[in-house]
Amino acid sequence: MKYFKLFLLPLLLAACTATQPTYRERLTKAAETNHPIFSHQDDVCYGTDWDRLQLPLTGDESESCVKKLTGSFPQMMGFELGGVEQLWERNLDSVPFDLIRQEARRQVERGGIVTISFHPRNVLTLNDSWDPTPCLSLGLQPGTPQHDTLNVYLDRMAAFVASLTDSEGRPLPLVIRLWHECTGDWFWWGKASCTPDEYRTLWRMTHDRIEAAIEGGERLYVYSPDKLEAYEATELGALQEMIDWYPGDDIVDIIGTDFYHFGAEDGEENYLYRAHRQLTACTTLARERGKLVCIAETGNEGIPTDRWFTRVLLPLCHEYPIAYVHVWRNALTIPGHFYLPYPGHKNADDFVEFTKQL
Ligand code: BMA
Repeated sequence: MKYFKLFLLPLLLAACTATQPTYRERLTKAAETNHPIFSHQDDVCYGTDWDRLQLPLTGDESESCVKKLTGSFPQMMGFELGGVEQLWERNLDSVPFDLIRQEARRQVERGGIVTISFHPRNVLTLNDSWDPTPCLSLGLQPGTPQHDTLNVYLDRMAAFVASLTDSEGRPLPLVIRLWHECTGDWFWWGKASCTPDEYRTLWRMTHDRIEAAIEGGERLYVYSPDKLEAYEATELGALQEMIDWYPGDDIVDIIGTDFYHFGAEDGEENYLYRAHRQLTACTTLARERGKLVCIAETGNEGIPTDRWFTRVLLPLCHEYPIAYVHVWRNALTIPGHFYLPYPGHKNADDFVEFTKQL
């Protein structure tokens, strides 16, 4: 009996302390085995013809755009925090922050991965993120009202991130994508509105603010520029632009990029050109710095392109060491603004096939 107990004890202890693999381990495995994890924005919040946006929250099982097509929840899903800096009850796309808290927890409980993004308002004009009026030089200068505003915005965001916990109050693991598409000219943190130095300072400030607000837990940070065309359109130039804005090895875990397919078959050549240029730059930089690679945001709005998922997106996912591929939201209130098919859509079967082959 004594020997039996001695033998069993370590086993019992191991079983009790057995933990899920970390996000880093899972994403690394996905990249190494060339089976990227699929991710969808706002997957369990609403779709083109359904929504869960009413308060109060119900205890009902979540619905999901992906589950409606494939029968299972996506392994990864994204939530947006824009509006939390205004202390709004709902984000800029009308998703209640309480719903985000609930659904992020459920996703982790079912073994899934959660990613978050943040589109706060311009700290000078107070218009939305898409107002590129330069505001960072003031925002980063202590003593200015814009600096106070920026600090308040970051504190409120960090406090919300800290409130994403499991049922025992432990911080949820998160993939945090900060200040994306900096090489585009449409956001106030983009290349038309600030310098790479200012951008990097903002990134570090935000990263540090979140880390200061949370003890323990796993957080991976994603850097994801958009088009790379500041230098002559060569592979080397693209890589240089990605390096110019790079926030730093110590605060970035995943190097990704955003690129969209505009139009149907006519836009295919342009999409693939950009995809290859940007993913080549990501892969080169990530290899040098020991980072993971992802497709941080993509999609073909309305999916007019025949068999877009298996024919256009899938080969890209397999040609590069992609850890995850994130497809944008299926808006409820903007007709035609959707990136996953709904049941009955001409590309619905193609998406199901894509998830099998991914
Ligand atoms: C954009 C669009 C907008 C949305 C924003 C933030 O790409 O989907 O409608 O408000 O993302 O989620």
